[in-house]
Amino acid sequence: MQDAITALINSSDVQGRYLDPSSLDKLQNYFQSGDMRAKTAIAVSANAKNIVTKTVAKSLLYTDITAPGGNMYTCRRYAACVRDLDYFLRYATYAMLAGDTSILDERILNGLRETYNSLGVPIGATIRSVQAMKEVVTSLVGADAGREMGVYFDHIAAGLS
Ligand SMILES: CCC1=C(C)/C(=C/C2=NC(=C\c3[nH]c(/C=C4\NC(=O)[C@H](C)[C@H]4CC)c(C)c3CCC(=O)O)/C(CCC(=O)O)=C2C)NC1=O
Repeated sequence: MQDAITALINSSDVQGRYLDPSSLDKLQNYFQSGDMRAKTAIAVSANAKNIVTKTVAKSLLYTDITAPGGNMYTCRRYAACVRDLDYFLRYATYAMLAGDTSILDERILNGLRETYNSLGVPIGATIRSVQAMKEVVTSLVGADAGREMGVYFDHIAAGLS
């Protein structure tokens, strides 16, 4: 896993250089947004259960997916989907704190598409639920913090599609 700081330092180090102005600019933005990142993580963790419940209600509940024959039908599969949404939320929050997407590639996206395809988990509906989660989180944390979390939800959605 990388974060905004190690990513910038590593790329300067391989060139044997001090951080150039554009890297320093990125680093400064990252430090300036530190307080916002910490507050967002606090709000998300305190409301994680609620965010997941609202996401399911907004995007999946009472659709063909929760009806007999749907991929969330039966408690076991419903619970697996809720758990996956909680993974997406938790790891998007880690990535937002780090200011870097690498943890999502390593822990969430690596092999997920193949797993979903082999189990018949519908990818399109999963992507729609990630988009719904983005909206639920934005309504909780506000537009600026929501946009920052959105970067990481979009990364999950793009990695699945
Ligand atoms: C921390 C990283 C991590 C991730 C991301 C993860 C995902 C993950 N989701 C799975 C299953 C599943 N995932 C879903 C999810 C859904 N079905 C739908 O229709 C919805 C659209 C969607 C929820 C948004 C379902 C229903 C299953 C069970 C499928 C089955 O066994 O038939 C499985 C197969 C094993 C299992 O059932 O636990 C994995 C590995 N596991 C991990 O360790």
